[in-house]
Amino acid sequence: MIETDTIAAISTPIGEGAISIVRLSGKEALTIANRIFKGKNLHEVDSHTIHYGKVIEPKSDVVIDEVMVSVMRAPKTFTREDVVEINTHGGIVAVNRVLEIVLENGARLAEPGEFTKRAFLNGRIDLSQAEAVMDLIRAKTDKAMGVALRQMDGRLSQLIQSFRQELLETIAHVEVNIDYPEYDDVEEMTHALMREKTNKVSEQIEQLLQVAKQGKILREGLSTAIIGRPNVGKSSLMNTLVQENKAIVTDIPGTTRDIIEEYVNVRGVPLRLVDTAGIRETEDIVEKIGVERSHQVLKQSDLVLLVLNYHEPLTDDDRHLFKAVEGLEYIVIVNKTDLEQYLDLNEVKELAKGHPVITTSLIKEEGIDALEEAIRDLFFRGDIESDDMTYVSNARHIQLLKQAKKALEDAKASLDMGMPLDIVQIDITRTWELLGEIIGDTASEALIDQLFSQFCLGK
Ligand SMILES: Nc1nc2c(ncn2[C@@H]2O[C@H](COP(=O)(O)OP(=O)(O)OP(=O)(O)O)[C@@H](O)[C@H]2O)c(=O)[nH]1
Ligand SMILES: [Mg+2]
Repeated sequence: MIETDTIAAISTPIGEGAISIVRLSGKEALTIANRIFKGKNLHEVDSHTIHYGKVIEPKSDVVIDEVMVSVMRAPKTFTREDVVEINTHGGIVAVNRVLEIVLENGARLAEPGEFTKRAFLNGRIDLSQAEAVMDLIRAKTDKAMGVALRQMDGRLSQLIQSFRQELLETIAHVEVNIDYPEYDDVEEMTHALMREKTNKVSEQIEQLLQVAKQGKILREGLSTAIIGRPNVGKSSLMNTLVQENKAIVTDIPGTTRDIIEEYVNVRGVPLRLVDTAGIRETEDIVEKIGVERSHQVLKQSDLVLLVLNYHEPLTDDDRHLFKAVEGLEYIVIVNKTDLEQYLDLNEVKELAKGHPVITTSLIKEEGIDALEEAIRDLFFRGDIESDDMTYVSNARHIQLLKQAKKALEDAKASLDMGMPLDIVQIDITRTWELLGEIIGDTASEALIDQLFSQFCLGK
């Protein structure tokens, strides 16, 4: 059921600014705006025009603010309803007063995301596009924004649609074979063909899931732990990457005792950097707790920056750290190259087992470029720049894609066991439905319509 009441909300961030916007959407948007607006009759202006005037308190005629009002009539609006945007003076007071007046005069306060929800209910965008709008608002980097924008213009939807189409054709073939065995011009749906189709879609879903990991990182930041023995320069590394003196740096080993977190963007890769207490055997109670926390952080990281000291030979504590990061994504950073070398770099490279080893002098700001590049390469391997990639960045979508893939695997297993095709078809239909949930279209009526429109059985 499509709602018809008129909603209103402040559409700009709350705070100081040159202008703020109160947005109205719904059947009564123009009438309500007109009631509180002095300047022009908004019912008589052209659609998609903007007008100067004053917002007044209708009963007392008291002027609330000097405003510009944009009028956008349905259906060419974001919600496909009549939309009015009142540009008020910035700051908190004016815009809140205008919103109050709007609400007193017939609008209802919008729920979070309700404008977008209406755009979906009114068929302007599908569910994945609606979610992309939310992602766009929350995007933390240019790349994350690019991903959201591409999703919003429907690339993910198109891809999902094409998978569904493929599955639907398969289902249709089987249906036709069962219901109309006398139609000999309909291609026999053999097990082999069914297997081919399920494999194809399954591979494509897998590809999407692989890039999904990157999408998630773009949105939430890669949790990145800086670990190493005391005094190797972990906090210095944090400060260098953050370009601020966030963490305390001293020449006393065991300076960092607690976890420090900072959000930083390294060449388009958002990192949630975590500086940890230096890891070593210790009797100091406070330091011990810090060391334990460092181990916990390590377990939850997507990426580890393992820092070593160029100026000291490798210790057992260092070797222990190499064991601790086994199986994780990590980069080894050999710091303090401005000092005399006591570290055996060949041994380090051997222990690193192919993981990147970068040498730096944080004091002299050397090697930082190479480190940033290594971080970038590790996660994007050079191809994230390509514009036509579709990232799945939404947890709900990823979940559904995984379920869809599982359903296809069930279908393949049934095929391998030589099950009848109408049994296999149950899993294929389930996949089709799961994919439909991504774009918010699961009506089984659509399935039936599609079947017959494709095959023109009545001809
Ligand atoms: N010579 C030299 N000194 C450095 C370099 N990087 C950091 N330091 C110094 O090493 C000392 C320790 O640096 P921190 O960044 O506090 O080391 P940390 O690993 O965080 O130490 P804890 O918090 O105690 O575990 C400080 O005196 C830094 O100035 C470098 O590249 N060269
Ligand atoms: Mg420190």
